Amino acid sequence: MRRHHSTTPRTPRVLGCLLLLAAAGGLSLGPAPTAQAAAPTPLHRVVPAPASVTPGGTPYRITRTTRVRADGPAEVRRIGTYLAGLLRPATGYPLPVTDRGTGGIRLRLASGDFGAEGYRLTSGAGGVTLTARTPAGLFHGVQTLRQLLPASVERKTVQPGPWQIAGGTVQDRPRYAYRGAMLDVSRHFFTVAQVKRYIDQVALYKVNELHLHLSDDQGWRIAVDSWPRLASYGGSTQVGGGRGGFYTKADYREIVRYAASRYLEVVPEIDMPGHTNAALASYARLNCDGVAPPLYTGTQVGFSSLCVPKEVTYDFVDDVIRELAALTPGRYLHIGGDEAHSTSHTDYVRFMDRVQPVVARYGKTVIGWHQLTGAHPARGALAQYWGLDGTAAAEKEQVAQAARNGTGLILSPADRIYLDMKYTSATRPGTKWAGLVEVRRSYDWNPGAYLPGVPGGAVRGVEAPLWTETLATSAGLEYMAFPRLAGAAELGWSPAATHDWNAYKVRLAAQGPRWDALGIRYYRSPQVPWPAR
Ligand code: NGO
Repeated sequence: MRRHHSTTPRTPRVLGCLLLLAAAGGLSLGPAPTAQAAAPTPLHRVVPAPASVTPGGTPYRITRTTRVRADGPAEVRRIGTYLAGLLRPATGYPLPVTDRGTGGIRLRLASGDFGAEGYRLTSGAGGVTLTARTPAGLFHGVQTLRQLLPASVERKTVQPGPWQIAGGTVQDRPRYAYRGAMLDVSRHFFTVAQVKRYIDQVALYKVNELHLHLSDDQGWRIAVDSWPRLASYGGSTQVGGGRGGFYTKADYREIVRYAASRYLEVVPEIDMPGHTNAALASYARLNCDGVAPPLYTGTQVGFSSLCVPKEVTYDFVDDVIRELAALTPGRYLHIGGDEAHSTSHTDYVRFMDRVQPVVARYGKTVIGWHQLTGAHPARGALAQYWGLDGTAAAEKEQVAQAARNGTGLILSPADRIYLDMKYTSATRPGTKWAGLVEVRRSYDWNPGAYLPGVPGGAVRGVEAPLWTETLATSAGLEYMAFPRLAGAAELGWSPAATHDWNAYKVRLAAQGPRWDALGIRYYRSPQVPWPAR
């Protein structure tokens, strides 16, 4: 890819560019409330940082007569409709979606060096064009376009504008193919509407995998026809003893459909053989002693295990995986495998040796927490690393060795991007078993060089888990996710060369007003130069 200049902002250059634009008349288009509001957002000031930015030329201004031109297959038109839907409320413009005319905002597919998710955005006086090889690329380009408009574009009532997009070109594609957000819907249940809200929030940062932690000791959240009590009984409560809940198959399909409309693949997780109290409580015969334990509403881990020697365990696993795989258009099925403290090592290995082929039989690829590397990861399996900087070298080496033998890695270091960690000791929700994780700490690490002895190609991506022992509302989720989710998404998308905390914090600060406009209550970290409200 051609690199025009790094996206690390160099203030004098940006200033120079703005002055140039001003001289070219680019900043004097129509009346504006203040001079500052009239200056379009510089092309590099988005999160994640684009791979390459070439500023220059006259900005494009969206007006009452602007059209969204989506020429191509129905999916391109659907993205055009989505974009127009984003822009209409605040602009108050009709923004018809059409496949003819010239100028305006144009979305088009074309062959080129875009990769599976990359795009090019070009902006000038005559219009803005997004070009990509795939609809996913266009969708990610739309998120960039959105961030280049004033934050008030996110509001649901008509705002003054002007709606300008700086002139120039953005050429962009992701560093990693897997950029995930995990939501634990087991410890506390979150409704379909709440999950959709989170999907929209993470899609703004080009996250493309939604990992749903669907079962744990405290709740089983997905209907399984062949084992109906898993959901009806095992899903009936949650941490603290509240009402719980579960997704019907129709609910789950709706989540999958909505996620796909935002170009996210859903990765369902059934955690096994530990973290299974909700299942064990639902069916006595799953227990080695034939006695069902009570439902659990506390927050301890490591006390439950499926009964590895019993055959019925594998009937159960087969049924659950078959039904879940049938609901899953995505490639992956996550089988957990963490903290099996009540399963002997021999049993753990036996269990994983038997269960991984079941996942393959139903056409899916295994993902497991990195403890899976202590067993025999199946060919093609991915291991999700959730250790700490300070994790024992031997444990890291076990993961690195699996990676050298072909196991792909997803990085979720707990003392970096576990979104449930408190920011400071004053943070009210959250836990701190992995330490306090301020915004800078969560951003300032390099996924490509994080684990020693891991070949570069083994790292498939980055995922930020949001565990919900202490979180029961969307406001709670958002306060812990923002701003750190944006940083994790950037680590997954942006080239290593753009990595620079001092530049990042300025781009991040610009997201604050956008979150305000979207109704996201975020943590106003003192490390970030947020504009005054
Ligand atoms: C651990 C544990 C989860 C907790 C989480 C809380 C993993 C993979 N297993 O992460 O059960 O909810 O910490 O931070």
